[in-house]
Amino acid sequence: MRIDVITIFPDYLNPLREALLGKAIQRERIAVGVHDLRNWTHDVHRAVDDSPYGGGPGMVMKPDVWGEALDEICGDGTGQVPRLVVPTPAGRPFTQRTAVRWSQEPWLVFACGRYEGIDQRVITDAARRMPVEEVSIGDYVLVGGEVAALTMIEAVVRLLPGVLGNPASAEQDSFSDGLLEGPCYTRPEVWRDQPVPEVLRSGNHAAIARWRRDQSLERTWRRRPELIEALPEGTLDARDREV
Ligand code: 6GU
Repeated sequence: MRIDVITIFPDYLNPLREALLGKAIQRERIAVGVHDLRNWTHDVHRAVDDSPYGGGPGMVMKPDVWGEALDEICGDGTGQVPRLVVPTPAGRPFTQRTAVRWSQEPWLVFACGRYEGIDQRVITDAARRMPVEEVSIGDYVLVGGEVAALTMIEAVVRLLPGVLGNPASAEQDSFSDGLLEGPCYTRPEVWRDQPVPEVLRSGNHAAIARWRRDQSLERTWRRRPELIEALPEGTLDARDREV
């Protein structure tokens, strides 16, 4: 998978080179390009923003600079086009389903806006030649799209084959079955007066699976009841309903 990020703060994306993502780059599971939007300015001030039509606070990112940047980065000469992601608190929610869907794509480009946002015509124009999604990572407001892009890239890349040490860990994630994951334990058997739940040491694999499912259901019910309501019909069996 190829991933490009366009931003006025390229250093914000440095964490991409660390840990799991850095390993994925080293192992060539992903290729990452981070591009400074100011490279596409033509004026001495390298301006990327201007005041909003209609008035109001803040600044809007200029369409001409973004237009040239996207023309150059989203055309690779082969006719292939990327999926363009525009992080914005006004976008559709980014979820684990989005991450799974994007993990099948060969090429993602993230256009990170700052200030009040990017002139909407940039998005409309890009959508003439490529799929474009405006997405939000949650109901709160960040200063810019960079941290949101990092979040989404991490969620996508860990799903790629050969990136996680153990592929089963992706399948057992919170959300992969619509429920939150329950608690987990490791040695020692007793720590600060707290024993590990007996069933986990029983060796009874059916009992362990049932206990984990119960823990998942109970935790989801307490913390995220709306997830239980959203489960597809027939997901809960008779035994689940007793929890
Ligand atoms: Cl994707 N961008 C910004 N700037 N703020 C956000 C967001 C994105 N998602 C939630 N808040």
